[in-house]
Amino acid sequence: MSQENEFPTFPTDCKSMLCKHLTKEVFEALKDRATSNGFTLKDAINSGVENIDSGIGVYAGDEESYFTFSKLFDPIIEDYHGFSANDNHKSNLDPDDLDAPNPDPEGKYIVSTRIRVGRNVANSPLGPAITKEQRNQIEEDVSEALNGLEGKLSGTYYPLSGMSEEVSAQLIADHFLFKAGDRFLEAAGLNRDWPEGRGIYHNDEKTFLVWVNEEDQLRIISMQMGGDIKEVFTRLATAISEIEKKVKYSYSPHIGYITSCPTNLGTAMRASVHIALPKLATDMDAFKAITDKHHLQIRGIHGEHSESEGGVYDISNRRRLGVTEVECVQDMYDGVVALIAKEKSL
Ligand code: ADP
Ligand code: CIR
Repeated sequence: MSQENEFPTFPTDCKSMLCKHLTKEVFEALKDRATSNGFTLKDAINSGVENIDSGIGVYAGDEESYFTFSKLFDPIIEDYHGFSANDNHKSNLDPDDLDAPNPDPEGKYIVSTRIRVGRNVANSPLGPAITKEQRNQIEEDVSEALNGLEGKLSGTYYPLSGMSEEVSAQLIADHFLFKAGDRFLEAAGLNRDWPEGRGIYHNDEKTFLVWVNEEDQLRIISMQMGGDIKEVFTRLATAISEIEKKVKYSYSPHIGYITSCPTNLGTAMRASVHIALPKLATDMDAFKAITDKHHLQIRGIHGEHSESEGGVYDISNRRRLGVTEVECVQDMYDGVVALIAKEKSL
C-alpha cells in the first residue's frame, strides 16, 4: 500500500506548530487539495515532517496556499503572531515615528544592529513551488533593478554560482551571506537547483544588502556595527521604497507581505541586535522573562538554530503580522533597553 498521502505521525515530545495543529480532521480535509501551481498539503508540511525538531514546520508555495490550506495555516498564524483570521494587517515604515535613541552609545553591550524584510515578487510562485526558469527570471529582473540603485545604496550583485568557496565562507562568517544546505529549507524544496539563481547584492560598506532567491525572493537588509537602530531603520525604509519603484512586491491587505514561512507574514521584518549579556546569560529564567514581556526571540549569533558565543545573543522581534514595522522595531528597542538595564544591575 502506498505511504504517499497518509497522516504523518510525530513523536510524543514533538513541539512543532505543525504537529500541534495538523489534526486528523484537518489532514483529511486538505490532503487532496492543490493550488494552481500544483502545491499540495504534502509539500507544505514536508519540512516539519522531515525535521521533527522544527519550531513551525510548514511553508507556503504561493499566496494561494494561505487560503487553500487555511485550516492549517490560520491556527499556526494565530498561534505565532496572535493574529486572527478576522484581523487586518497594517504598515508604517516612517522612521520619524520610531522612538529609538541609541540605547548603548558607549558600545559596551550592542555589537551590531541588523534589520531585514522579506519580499516576494507579485504574481510569481514562492520559492517552494517555483520552477528553475521562473527563479532565474526573478534573479535577472531583481539584479537589474538593484544595479540601478544610486547613492549610498549603489553596489554590485554577486551571483552565488561562480563565487569562490573562500569568499562565500568569509561572507557567511561575517554575517552577511546566507548559509548553504539548511535542512529546513532543503525539505521545503527551497534549495532546488542550488546555487543557480541565487546571489547577494551589497554596497561597498556592506551596510545595505539584498539576498536573492534564498527563503524569499528578496531579503532586504540594513546593518551596521553598534546600536544606532534608527539609522539602520531609516536606510532600510529608503531601500524598500527605492526597490519597489522597479519590483512589484506580493502583498495582501489581510496578511501583509507574502512570504514562504508563515512566521514572516505581515511586515516580514526581523529587527535584531547582537548583544553581549554575559551576566544575564547565567540566569536564563530572568533573561526569558524580559524577552517574553517584550515579544522577543533569542537566537545564537550565527543565525537561526545556532548557539550563542561568549555571552553574545541575537535578540529580535518575534511578532511581524498585525503590528507595523515601527512597532516591530519598537518591541526590539524597548526590550533591549530593559535587557541592558538588567545586565547593568547584576
Ligand atoms: P534572518 O534574519 O534572515 O531570519 P538568520 O537568523 O539566519 O536569518 O540570520 C542571518 C544572518 O544574519 C546570520 O549570519 C546572522 O548571524 C546575521 N545577523 C542577524 N542579526 C544580526 C546582527 N544584529 N548583527 C550582525 N549579524 C546579524
Ligand atoms: C522551523 O520550523 O523551525 C523552521 N522552518 C524555521 C521557522 C521560522 N523561524 C522562526 O519562527 N524562528
